[in-house]
Amino acid sequence: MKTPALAGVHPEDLPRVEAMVVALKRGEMQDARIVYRSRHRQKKEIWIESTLRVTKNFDTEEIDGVVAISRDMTEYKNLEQKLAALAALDGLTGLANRRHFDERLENEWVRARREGTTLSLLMIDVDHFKKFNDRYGHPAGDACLRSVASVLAAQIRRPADLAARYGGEEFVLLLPDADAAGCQQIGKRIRESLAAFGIVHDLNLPSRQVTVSIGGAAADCRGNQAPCQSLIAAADRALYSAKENGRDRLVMSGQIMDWARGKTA
Ligand code: GH3
Ligand code: MG
Ligand code: MG
Repeated sequence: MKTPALAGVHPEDLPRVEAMVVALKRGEMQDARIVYRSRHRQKKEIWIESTLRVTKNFDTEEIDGVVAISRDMTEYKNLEQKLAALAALDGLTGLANRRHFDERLENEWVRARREGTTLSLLMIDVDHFKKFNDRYGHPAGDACLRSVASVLAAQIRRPADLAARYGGEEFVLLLPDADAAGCQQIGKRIRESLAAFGIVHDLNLPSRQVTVSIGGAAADCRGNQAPCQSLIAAADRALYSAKENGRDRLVMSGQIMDWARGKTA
């Protein structure tokens, strides 16, 4: 029994593969290369790379078929996916990196505007961290940042939430669909859980433990025309205020904000 050549091709990739075969048969090109998923008896699904080439009737020179040389690309594809995942991570803490956060913020902002939902952000900065490095050394500083990162990661409850290292000793938590109250609650939990962790920092008074200052902002994205940077700016202003008012505290940038509608608070 003859099996159709494209029988195992993944339904999502099939139109692409078929279109290419048609283009070859029409003589639009002599050869082509395509990567697609295919069913496999043992491995369920594999990635295949095929090099396709037209065959021609010896006498008439007319195209009479298409031949393919294929190879299994699954290992390469898996590696590619792993590398893409690694490229989104911060090397020290294992949280998302700044680039990945910027992309997600932009996407979530667009989505929240489209769906008319809220988007919240917490900016978290370790207090007197320069003094921590001075006192305990840079490697201990690195370990401290990893511990802070683990405290943040533990607060991630929903699949869409994102904890990222914003830079240096500064972190961010992106909380889609969270309003000001939800955002504030998570900020509070971060401070409590870091306090319970109890990392000694003799030069950070009065607690003598590692503490963070947190700025939070929540945006109601219904009809919101402001750019997503306005959410960062609001959280950043709140963080600055937390630092100014004595550190080791959470300041929320107001409740659902007027600035989100393009007015400044
Ligand atoms: P503040 O309470 O005002 O935030 O003071 P601070 O000392 O935390 O802030 P400052 O910006 O003066 O210093 C941040 C320090 O964080 C300086 C820098 O050496 C340190 N730092 C940044 N990235 C890393 C890192 O990857 N590892 C370590 N160990 N230290 C880092
Ligand atoms: Mg700091
Ligand atoms: Mg800082």
